Amino acid sequence: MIKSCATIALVPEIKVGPWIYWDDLESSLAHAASLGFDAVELFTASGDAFDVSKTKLQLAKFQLALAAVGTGAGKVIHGLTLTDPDAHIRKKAVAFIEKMITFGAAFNAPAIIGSMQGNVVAGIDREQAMDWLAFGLNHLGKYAANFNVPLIYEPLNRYETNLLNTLGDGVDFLSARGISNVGLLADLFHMNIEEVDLAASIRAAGAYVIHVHFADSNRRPVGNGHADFHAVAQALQEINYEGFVSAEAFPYPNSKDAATQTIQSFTYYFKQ
Ligand code: LER
Ligand code: MN
Repeated sequence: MIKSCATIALVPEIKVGPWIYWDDLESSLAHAASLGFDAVELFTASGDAFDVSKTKLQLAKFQLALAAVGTGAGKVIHGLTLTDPDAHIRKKAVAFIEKMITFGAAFNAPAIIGSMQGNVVAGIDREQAMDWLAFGLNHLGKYAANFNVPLIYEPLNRYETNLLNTLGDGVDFLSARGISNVGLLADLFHMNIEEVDLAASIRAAGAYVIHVHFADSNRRPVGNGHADFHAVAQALQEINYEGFVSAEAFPYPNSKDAATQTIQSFTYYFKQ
């Protein structure tokens, strides 16, 4: 069964990003629960920004699961990426993500590597950057396996990374490099920019797809743009996707209406 999820960003530095909620945890959980969401996805400043036991109690109070934890703060706040030319910074990026994996694993939730993958920067060979990415994903995939959670790698659109932009690129890279315990995030906003056919890409990636970011073509909540979600929903069903469809969308026109629009679209596409 495909499950609904809403994003909550708890990092002031990324307040303007594509998150349904960005206020405080308790009121966001209360609102998501009132609409019947199954889970939330959290963006925190670090792996130790929130107390595990307290957060467990809060999630239990609202009967919400934690679907995944985002690591973007590592780049936005600390400038850390897995492909930085400086070995010291790459090491700090790995350590930051390890802490986030540990935090998420306490809830059975995998960590997502999105913007922390970085870019091939000027003066660095592409092969070199891809080797650094492979090293990071391989190490962190094994680290996550110790906690019985996978690691999620997210191909991003060309304006955010020049490493890997499509699900197909992700599948080829993970398989060619023999990287295990790492799956892919199908972010429908990035895919709408990069893929030839969203549904066909999802079908081709198959079991590699372990998380979905649910947003329309303009990154507003689904229903506010022009992407074809009938085809996407059918493709996810065909690959027997059983994970979360997580709204990583702008709080348009505001958080509450964005959450309501999302759950209505989720129900329409995945519950009928
Ligand atoms: C992260 O999930 C993502 O999609 C990036 O575009 C963050 O801005
Ligand atoms: Mn995303």
